[in-house]
Amino acid sequence: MLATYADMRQRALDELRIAASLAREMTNTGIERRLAEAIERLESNRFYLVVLGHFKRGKTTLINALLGEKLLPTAVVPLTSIITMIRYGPEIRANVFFSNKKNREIPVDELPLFITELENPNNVKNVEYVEIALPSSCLADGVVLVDTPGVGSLYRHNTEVAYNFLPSADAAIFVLTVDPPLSEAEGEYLKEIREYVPKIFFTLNKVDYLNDKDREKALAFSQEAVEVSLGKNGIELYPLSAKLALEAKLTGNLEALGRSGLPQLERDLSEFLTAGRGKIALTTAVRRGKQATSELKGLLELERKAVEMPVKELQDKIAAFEEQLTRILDEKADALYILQGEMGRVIKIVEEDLEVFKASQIPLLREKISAFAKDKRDLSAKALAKGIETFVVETLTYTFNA
Ligand SMILES: Nc1nc2c(ncn2[C@@H]2O[C@H](COP(=O)(O)OP(=O)(O)OP(=O)(O)O)[C@@H](O)[C@H]2O)c(=O)[nH]1
Ligand SMILES: [Mg+2]
Repeated sequence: MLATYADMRQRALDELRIAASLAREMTNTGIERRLAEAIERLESNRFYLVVLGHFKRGKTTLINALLGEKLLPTAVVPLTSIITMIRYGPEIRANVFFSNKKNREIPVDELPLFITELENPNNVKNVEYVEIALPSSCLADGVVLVDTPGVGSLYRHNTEVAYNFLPSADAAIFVLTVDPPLSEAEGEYLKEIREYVPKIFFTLNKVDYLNDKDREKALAFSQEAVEVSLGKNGIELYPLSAKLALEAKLTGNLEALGRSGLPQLERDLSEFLTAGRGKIALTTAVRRGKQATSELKGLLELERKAVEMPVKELQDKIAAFEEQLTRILDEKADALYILQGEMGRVIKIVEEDLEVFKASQIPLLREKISAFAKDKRDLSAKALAKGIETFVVETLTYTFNA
């Protein structure tokens, strides 16, 4: 007789608990914590759907579009810097969890103070993650939507935060864009993600930049590029305009929503979350359990060998190990020194480029604003100020993207 999902889940939980008690006996708190987390995830039925990709591809905009509201801050510069989890709750609430294990509830409009590179540079506020509760139907049944910092920008700590979260992901939406098309670095990131995440949805965002013909070309190109990295195994790429989808949901424009490509992605996500998710939750729990037990086995093996080894041999090994460690630390210090010099150089180039950009754009922008104000002189002062603000943001975004 086929075992039911509930039976298999119970068996996985039993095995994970045995492994956790072994880790406790061996006083290995790291492995014990990972196993406890795997048990908790399987028991609580939570499912982490994580949005991943390089910086500025539109990950946060996509999350806002899925939720149908401008919940999280987005920008034309690398922005999200902290893991932000959005789960179901009867009323909207935001909680900041700090590295010292303390947490604090904050008003939702203060989110940018904690989760953006702009207002929490280099994570000076020591935030570990932020959790938002929201009464949204797309978070039903324990689904947790997770926004991650973009990788590959100058802010290396953002890349690190995103990579560190990979082992916790149950499924991912990987966001690519038509501008620029898939880079080699994105291909490498994808391979890494594949190691950890059993199910990935691929989206090609910002298709609103292209006409139908170019859109087909961009899709075919990106599809092939993804297949070069991951091999041909039924990869489907969803063309998307997250920006259009969000605007369409906010204004209730169904025709524009259809054109944005989001409904197709939502349909498939929802089907997967009802049908495929149980299998993935089990596979992930089993994978975590196997990884932990194989590490425990390795450690036990090491302990056994150490017990069997004559004292002299052991002392020699320790001395050789310490020597090797000193060498590695020296090499690390050298590498850091070189890297810092290299980063300083790159930052200088970017700053110079930005100065040139500013110098060339400010006079143009002034002219454009004058022309815009002239054109809209019939508006009230307040409406004109608001119009100019939107106009400046859009013009700068467009120029900066170009
Ligand atoms: N034209 C167009 N612009 C988009 C689309 N989606 C996002 N954008 C814009 O792209 C910029 C970056 O969007 P974000 O959602 O902040 O991107 P992100 O990937 O979360 O960026 P990081 O958090 O820095 O990694 C913003 O200016 C968005 O308005 C889209 O579908 N079309
Ligand atoms: Mg973001």
